[in-house]
Amino acid sequence: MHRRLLATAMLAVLASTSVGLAGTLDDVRARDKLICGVSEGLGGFSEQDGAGAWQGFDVDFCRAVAAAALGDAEKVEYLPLSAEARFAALGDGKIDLLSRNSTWTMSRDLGLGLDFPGTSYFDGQGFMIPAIFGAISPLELDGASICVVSGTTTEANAAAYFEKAGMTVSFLSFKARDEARAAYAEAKCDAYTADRSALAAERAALPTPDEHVILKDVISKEPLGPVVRDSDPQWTTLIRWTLFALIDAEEQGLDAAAMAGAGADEAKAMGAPAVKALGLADDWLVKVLADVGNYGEIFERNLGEETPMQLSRGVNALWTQGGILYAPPMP
Ligand SMILES: N[C@@H](CCC(=O)N[C@@H](CS)C(=O)NCC(=O)O)C(=O)O
Repeated sequence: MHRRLLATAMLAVLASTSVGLAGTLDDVRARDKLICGVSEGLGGFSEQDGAGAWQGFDVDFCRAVAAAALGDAEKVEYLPLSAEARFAALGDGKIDLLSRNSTWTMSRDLGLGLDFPGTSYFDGQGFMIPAIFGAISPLELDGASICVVSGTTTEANAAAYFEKAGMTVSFLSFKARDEARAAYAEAKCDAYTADRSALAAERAALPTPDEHVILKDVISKEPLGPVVRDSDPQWTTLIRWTLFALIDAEEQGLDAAAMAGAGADEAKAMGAPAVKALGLADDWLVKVLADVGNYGEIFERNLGEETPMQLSRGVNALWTQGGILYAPPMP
């Protein structure tokens, strides 16, 4: 009797951790689809085109993982998530992967049952103001009201920044980013604070972008990257090495075009350690690069100078080119 009770209790424990035990890679394979949590539509990162197809830097990371796990970048179902809903969606098993401009912080990493496999975009928080104000620093914003999106690192960072500077500002916070932008556009607040990459998208989405400036000051570190549950080390490893592989491929000069020639053999050799260890196909990295391109191609296509985002690589350049992108070697 006692033993049976123990067995029942053990089964209950197993059931409660079934998300981790089943293995996310097995789930994704059985479904033949990756479920990827993205933003509700942030220019350059994840947005739907006129035909409803998702595109962007964060979307391309979902596609790279689908190519690695399933051999096809198209096998992704996108779940748009607000800032407040995003981490619970992972915990509840609604998504396999979160790829949604999410900052890696210690409190999130240790407090929410999550893993942050790496940084895909080194960002920082900034401010946008109407150019007519003529301000050049956030330290000129004493007494201002500031629009912000809740459920983010953003409001607390700004509050700490102004408190340290001995300034008083007020915040108008919104659950949805488009509400925050609309309020700013209607001059309901004097400034808009967010990650600087998000501000570039928000500025481009305003009716008159040229009338708004993004101040140079960066008041926080926002290492953005993919997020997974912390109960599945195999899946965390797959996500981490998909990201590193995109960066290492750029460093090795392997791009999408090279996959049609001798570059494919090189990519196969680079990806070999993950074949046995993670059970990936031997051409997993060839598929990733052929379908999605390397890190540099993904950046330029979605965020680069030729896009409405007009972002330069900056610190997100390879370490060999003056940036801080430094992926461990693969072989
Ligand atoms: N990186 C910060 C902020 C992320 C965030 O959600 N920012 C908002 C403000 S612009 C956003 O991007 N929202 C996207 C959306 O609403 O779809 C975090 O992880 O907390």
